[in-house]
Amino acid sequence: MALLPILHYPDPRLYKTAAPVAQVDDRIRKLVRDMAETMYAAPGIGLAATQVDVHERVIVIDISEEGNDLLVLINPEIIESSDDRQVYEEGCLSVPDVYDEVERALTIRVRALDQQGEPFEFEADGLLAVCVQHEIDHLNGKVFVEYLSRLKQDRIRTRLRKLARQREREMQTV
Ligand code: K1U
Ligand code: ZN
Repeated sequence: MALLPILHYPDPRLYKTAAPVAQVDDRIRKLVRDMAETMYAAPGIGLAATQVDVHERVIVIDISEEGNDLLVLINPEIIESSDDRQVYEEGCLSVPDVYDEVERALTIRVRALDQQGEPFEFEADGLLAVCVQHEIDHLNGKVFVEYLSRLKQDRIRTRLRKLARQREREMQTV
C-alpha cells in the first residue's frame, strides 16, 4: 500500500473532469487501497481520485466513528435528489484549514459499481449525502470553495498560494 500526495487548491489539476472506469481490475483495486490508506492517514472522511491526480471516477468514503466502514464508489451517479436541502460546514483535504457552509440536497439516491464491478444502489442523507455530493463534485472538477463568495475564494487562493511558496522555500533550505 502507498500514501498518495494530495493536490492542493488552486492546483489546475483539481479542475479536470475524471473519465469513467472502463474495467474494474487489479489496477483499480490497488488505487482504491492506496486512496483508502491516504484518506485514513490524512485523516479525512472521503477522497476522490482527482485529489491524488488520478482522473478516473473512483471515490472512497468512511464516515464511521471507528473508521471501519469503507464505502467504495466506482463510476458513481446521483440518480435522484430531494428538493429538501441541508447546510453543512464542509472541509476538504485539498483546501487545508478551510471550513465553510455549503447547501446541498438533503437526500440522494446513488448508483455505482463495487470493487468487483457489480452495480449497486443506495439512498443517503445527512453527512453521507453531503460527502457523496462533495466527492462527485471533485470528479467533475469542482472544489467546494466554488460555492462560496468570490471574495472568500480570492482570500483562500491567496492564503494557500502563500503557504505553498513558504513550503517550497522550507524544502529548499533543508
Ligand atoms: O474530499 C475531501 O477533501 C475529504 C473531506 C470530505 C468532506 C468532509 C466534510 C464535508 C464534506 C466532505 C474531508 O474529509 S475534510 C476532513 C474532515 O472532515 C474530517 C477529518 C477527520 C475527522 C472528521 C472529519
Ligand atoms: Zn474535498
